[in-house]
Amino acid sequence: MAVLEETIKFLARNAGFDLVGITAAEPSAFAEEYRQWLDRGYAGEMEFLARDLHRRLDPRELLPDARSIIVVGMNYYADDSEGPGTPPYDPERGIFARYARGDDYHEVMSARLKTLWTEIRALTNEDAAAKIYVDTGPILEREAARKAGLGWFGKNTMLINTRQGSYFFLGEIITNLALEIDSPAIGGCGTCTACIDACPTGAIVAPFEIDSRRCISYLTIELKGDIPEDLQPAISESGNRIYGCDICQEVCPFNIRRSTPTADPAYQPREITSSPKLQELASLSEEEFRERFRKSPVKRAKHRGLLRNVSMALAVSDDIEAEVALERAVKHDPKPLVCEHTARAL
Ligand code: B12
Ligand code: SF4
Ligand code: SF4
Repeated sequence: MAVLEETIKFLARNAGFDLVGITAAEPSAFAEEYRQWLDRGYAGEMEFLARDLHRRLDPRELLPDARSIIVVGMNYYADDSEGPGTPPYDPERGIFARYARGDDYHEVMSARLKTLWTEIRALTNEDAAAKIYVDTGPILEREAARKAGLGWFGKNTMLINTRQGSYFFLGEIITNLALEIDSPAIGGCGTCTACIDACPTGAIVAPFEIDSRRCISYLTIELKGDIPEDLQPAISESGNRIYGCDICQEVCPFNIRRSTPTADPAYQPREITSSPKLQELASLSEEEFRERFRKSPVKRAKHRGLLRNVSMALAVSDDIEAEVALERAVKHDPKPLVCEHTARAL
């Protein structure tokens, strides 16, 4: 490997990234599959996924003269072997997806990638240019990461690294530097179907294909309106997944065997995201929500989105104080979204 590429990888690891690889900036090999996925309606209300399609399907549209993509992966798994996500579930508590228990990865990784790029640029010429993305632009991140050797596509659609599992975020530096590229990662699920069998809402409609409209992650984070009534019991029964979902990762043998906890302070769970009491969440005022979820990915759902999810969970729990908490939820946010769920629950 050439000296520059070796130095880039050294600097990336120094910046706290666990995985790093380089691929060519070239058109997607899965453009047809991506279009079909949109046509089937699997993106739900996420209209941004259909916007700027020519750019999403070709990274050279994102930066003039783009030649290479430096892809990084960052482990966010924090040890919770006795805690959230592990049955038997406590009906009085809710589960936040692991990615949302600490600081917002968009902010953490973007800042580190900017520093990394400054260091790389100092090693190269003045014409070196770059665009940085961490789930922040029209780019097929998993495809870039697969080609750069970070992992392979699992049937649950996660990018899986044979030695590390799938609890890692992705980020990219698209650059006009012509760098030596890495080989794609080799690996696969074999005959395993554990994620498809375990998904409580049947969102993995076929291997490598997710219908977001059934995915708890979409329903509790991205969906702005009411969560379809027929899917609510499955969400609550699988441990009150009130923000995102990890079930198809929790059952994956690569995570069970290989996930190792990160020591990065940014991804250590906050108290409010570590299996909190539903009542505690229900009684958060908008100001308290802002304070407790400052610099957290949870702010994406907004106060009303989180309350919607909590009132849905309370609706089917046996919690005797549920009624009181629901009343509090309505008092704090009397917007129709929460009221409808709450009314149904009561
Ligand atoms: C939209 C989106 C979602 C949607 C849709 C998810 C989905 N599976 O498509 C929802 C809201 C449901 C979601 C949920 C989650 N997400 Co999300 N999401 C995205 C986003 C913004 C776009 C993904 C996308 O374009 N989907 C459309 C599908 C068609 O594309 P794709 O998943 O990239 O699939 C590629 C391949 O599968 C291939 N392909 C297509 N057909 C076929 C067929 C075969 C046979 C093969 C082999 C390949 C193949 O082509 C596709 C395009 O290259 C990306 C960031 C980004 N810009 O890429 C994050 C991203 C994928 N999400 C991420 C995470 C962490 C999650 C959650 C774990 C969060 C949570 N705990 O709740 C869940 C996981 C759910 C799951 N099993 O996927 C990470 C994944 C990291 C990783 N290791 O894979 C990403 C990369 C964000 C990041 N920067 O870290 N997400
Ligand atoms: S994140 Fe949850 S709901 Fe979505 S596909 Fe995975 S198991 Fe199913
Ligand atoms: S649970 Fe099995 S089928 Fe699903 S992604 Fe993991 S290895 Fe593949």
